[in-house]
Amino acid sequence: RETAYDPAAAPPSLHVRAAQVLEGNWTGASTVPSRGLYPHQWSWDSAFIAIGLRHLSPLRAQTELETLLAAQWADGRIPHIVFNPSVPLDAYFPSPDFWRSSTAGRAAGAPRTVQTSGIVQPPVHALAAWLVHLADPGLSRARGFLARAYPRLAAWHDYLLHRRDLGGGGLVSVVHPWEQGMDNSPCWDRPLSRVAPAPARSFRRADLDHGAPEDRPTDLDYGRYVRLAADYRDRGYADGPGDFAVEDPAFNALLAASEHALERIAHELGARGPARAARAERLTAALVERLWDPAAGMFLCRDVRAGELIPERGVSGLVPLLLPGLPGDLAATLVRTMCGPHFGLGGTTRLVPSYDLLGDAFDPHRYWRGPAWFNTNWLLERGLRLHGERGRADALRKGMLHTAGASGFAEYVDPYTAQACGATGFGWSAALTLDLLH
Ligand code: 9YW
Repeated sequence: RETAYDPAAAPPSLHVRAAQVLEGNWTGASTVPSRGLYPHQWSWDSAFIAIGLRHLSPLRAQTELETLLAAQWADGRIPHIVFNPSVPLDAYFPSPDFWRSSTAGRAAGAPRTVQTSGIVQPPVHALAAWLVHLADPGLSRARGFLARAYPRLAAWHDYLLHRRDLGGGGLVSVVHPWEQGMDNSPCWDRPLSRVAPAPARSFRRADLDHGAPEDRPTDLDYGRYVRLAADYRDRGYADGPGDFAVEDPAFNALLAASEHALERIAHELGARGPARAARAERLTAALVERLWDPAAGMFLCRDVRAGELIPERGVSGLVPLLLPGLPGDLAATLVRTMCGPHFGLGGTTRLVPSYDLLGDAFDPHRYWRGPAWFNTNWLLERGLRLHGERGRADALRKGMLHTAGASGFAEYVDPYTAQACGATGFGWSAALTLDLLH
């Protein structure tokens, strides 16, 4: 029998497959990072997801950010998780009964109606809001999207700059590894070693129901995460000196990039306010002054309690490449470091690993201790393009698209073999693929 052309029989394109992931992870008001492992709304995931979602539905992308912003605390913080009340408590740890935001966070102005965590994540939101606006400025203006988002984003940045400059040098400190978003990066090993772990029997790790233990943080890591979060909660989420305070290059670079975006948003709205561009430049200068390490050829994290740089090369130290105001010689050095033996881009690896290939703690499968992630690679692709490295940016884009499709939009991949690790059908892996396709 003759076979007629049947479009349904053709394998779905990468675009269609990425869209299916976002469709499947959409809850009606926001997108979960992963149906099994992370069934709530995460802060920086939502920002990256909105950046991809804008190509499918600018309205859904706006809604994604609006749902997150609606959970903002009165002190300006945007919580790292907004809990979905219809998900069972034991589906994710730490659950709302651990954070107790509406009671423990009352003094800090936690919302009464939604349950959230009390820590934060990297400030990608203003950048995302601006990119979402650009996808459909007519819809954005008609809905007053930026006009409603702007005061919330400004309050968020003010919270970080005013309440979180724990080192006093003009940079934001994170007070928990979950805040920086790269939970078990070897960069945290030294500052975390001072934290007494909560006993393993005092909590149950729901993540191990979904992920292989050798791809996840250890029980000892979790004991320390729990201790830090419980102490912060028990202080009413008040900011001040605690056991863990680290100035991280990616977190601060994303704040600077988002200040640039906020400047554009203010201009679009004809709003008057602080000179955002000047704030972005001050942050860039503080990054260079406090975190640049000429010997490593990249930025390092600063342990604020110990008053010293942490001698570990994590991918976060390459992310400031995203900044337009970075001095040219530093940008060139970052590119060399990214393509050299420690990160291997274009040589031994097609995607940039999360941690130093030559580092003692390197592990190609364990979460943020080596595997390559799509969000950090997306940021570096933009950085390469911004600084005129078109050939390298094109190659990285190609590597990401190939790997995303071949891995089923994995959460992270082995940097050498591109083998999928963690969850598949992961939100930002699909969303940033869509963005690269446009
Ligand atoms: C956790 C949701 C989050 C990401 C983080 C990643 C992981 C563990 O998952 O955090 O339980 O919050 O490290 O960057 O936002 O995808």
